Amino acid sequence: MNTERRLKIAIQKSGRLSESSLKLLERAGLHFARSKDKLFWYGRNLPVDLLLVRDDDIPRLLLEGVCELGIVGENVAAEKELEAAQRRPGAALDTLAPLEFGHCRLMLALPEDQDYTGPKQLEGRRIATSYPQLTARWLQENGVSADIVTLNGAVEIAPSLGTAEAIVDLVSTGTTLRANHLKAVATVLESQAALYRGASTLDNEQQALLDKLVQRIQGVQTARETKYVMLHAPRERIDRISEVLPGAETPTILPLEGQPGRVAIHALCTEQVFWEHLEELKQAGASAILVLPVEKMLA
Ligand code: PRT
Ligand code: ZN
Repeated sequence: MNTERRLKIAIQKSGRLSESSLKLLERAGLHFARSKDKLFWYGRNLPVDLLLVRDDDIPRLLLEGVCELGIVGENVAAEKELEAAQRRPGAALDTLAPLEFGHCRLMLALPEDQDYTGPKQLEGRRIATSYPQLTARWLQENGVSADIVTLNGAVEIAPSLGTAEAIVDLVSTGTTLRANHLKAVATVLESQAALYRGASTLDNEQQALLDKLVQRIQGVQTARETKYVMLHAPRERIDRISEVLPGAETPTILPLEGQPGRVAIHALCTEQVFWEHLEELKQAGASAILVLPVEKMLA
């Protein structure tokens, strides 16, 4: 009998975060036997399985120790964490890494024909939202007392239906707000997808596996920004060129056969490499500049 205790990672089943979450795990080297019902995928190469659920359920699965890792928006994690803390003071999710996708803002929006003078304007008003906890916290931080109308969807139509004077909802491009004649006036929370650790207790072997996974996921994140830059340059410009290379700690300097005054410089740039950097390198005397993607990194 197989007694090994496997790890479980929860991701969104179908929605805005699903594809990026799965891609990230696959790039971290996890392969799953995709099952038709799509709720549970068995890990093929490591004892790590996938749970595909609604994003709203992920914080609870983590807090209850059903899953060891989860990927969910910071907006959902923060809302559910506040909700759980009311039932069980101190209940908290452990954030391991922001993941640079699923960016959005939870924003206060008003009908577009109304001026915004500040939070105090909301005193005694009704605010429709799917994020009652975060909205209540923001109101409290601003010393405002307002009625929160909790809706599970179609929050943006509340003002035109007359059920609220303002809303707090997620915004990315703002198209939905504009289509409903609303305008965003204040940010309640900036959000992106993040990796969270569940509350379960692990034995040493499981902890080692979890640490390895987290390290790989962070490696995928770092590799995404990191580029390998190769170029040729006059020997006396090495210092200047090293200064321009973004986030390069110790470039490798190689002699060029038959060209004593010139060298090849290879560098791992851990910050984004823009066209402006290449132009600056060229100005500093570099030629044959190549920028290559880095697929994997283990620091
Ligand atoms: O079924 P399940 O419960 O799993 O999914 P869901 O419908 O609750 O979530 P989903 O897939 O819509 O979003 C999942 C997560 O994506 C959110 O919790 C956020 O962390 C993140 N995210 C990023 C967004 C948006 N951008 C976003 N634009 N979530 C929702 N929206 C909404 C927004 O509120 C608006 O209604 O999308 C609409 C379009 O936005 P605009 O501003 O581009 O018009
Ligand atoms: Zn949801």
